[in-house]
Amino acid sequence: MNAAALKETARILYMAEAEKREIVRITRDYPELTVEDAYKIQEELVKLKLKRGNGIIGPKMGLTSRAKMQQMNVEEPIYGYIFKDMIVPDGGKINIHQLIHPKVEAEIAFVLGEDIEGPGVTGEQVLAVTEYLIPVLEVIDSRYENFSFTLPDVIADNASSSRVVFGEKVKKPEHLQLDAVTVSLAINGEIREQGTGAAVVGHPANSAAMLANMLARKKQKLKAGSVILTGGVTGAVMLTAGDSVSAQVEGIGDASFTVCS
Ligand code: 0L1
Ligand code: MG
Repeated sequence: MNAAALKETARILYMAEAEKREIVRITRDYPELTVEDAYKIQEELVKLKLKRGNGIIGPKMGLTSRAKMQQMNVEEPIYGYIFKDMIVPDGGKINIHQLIHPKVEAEIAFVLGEDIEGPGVTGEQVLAVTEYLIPVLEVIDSRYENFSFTLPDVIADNASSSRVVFGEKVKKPEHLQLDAVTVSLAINGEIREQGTGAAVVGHPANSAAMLANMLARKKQKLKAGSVILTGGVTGAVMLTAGDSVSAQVEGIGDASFTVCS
């Protein structure tokens, strides 16, 4: 894909998100789209959002569960970015009409006390510099019709990022084994999905380490203070108006929101 087409594709994705409109996946017209070009489209999309006054809260990892990786036939998760305008206050409301076909998943976010730079970063190194943990509800809302996409499509679409609800930030408990921590996702008081931290590439810190190593390919690093979403511990559940959604992360805390119309 040439530079003009990369920019134009980013603009189409940007407009689809802004107008809450489904589009056909990019790879229908560009079947040869590579992962590398898909990240270039994502970069253009990020630039567009920044140019329009939005700000980055931090990076996110996506497709971090074995099931999702197998489904997409990939060896490595993907990343995208969470922006300021995606934040919904804890206990707040999300209007279903402002989104296309949202799903929600429960995650754990890390906040580092020091920058960390790949390649070669390990989960242990990430844990050593992790200052805070945050329970997170991430709303994903692919801009593609029927959530129908290939790997390059979803990368270009900023890993389906849409909304995020952060629970209270807590100082990382000294002896908490994050891989063994249970994370539950409840809708209207009923647990719909549950998993342990190990569902995220073995340990959520491994996910952050993989992200540091992926960012190193473009000479970037994980920055102290930014909020890093490590990926869904639970499966993603479709949202409908009237839903009351909560996530509980054992030993860390919870987060919630309601869906209105
Ligand atoms: O945060 C995520 O894991 C979403 C990655 C994109 C896949 C999807 O939209 O289902
Ligand atoms: Mg996610």
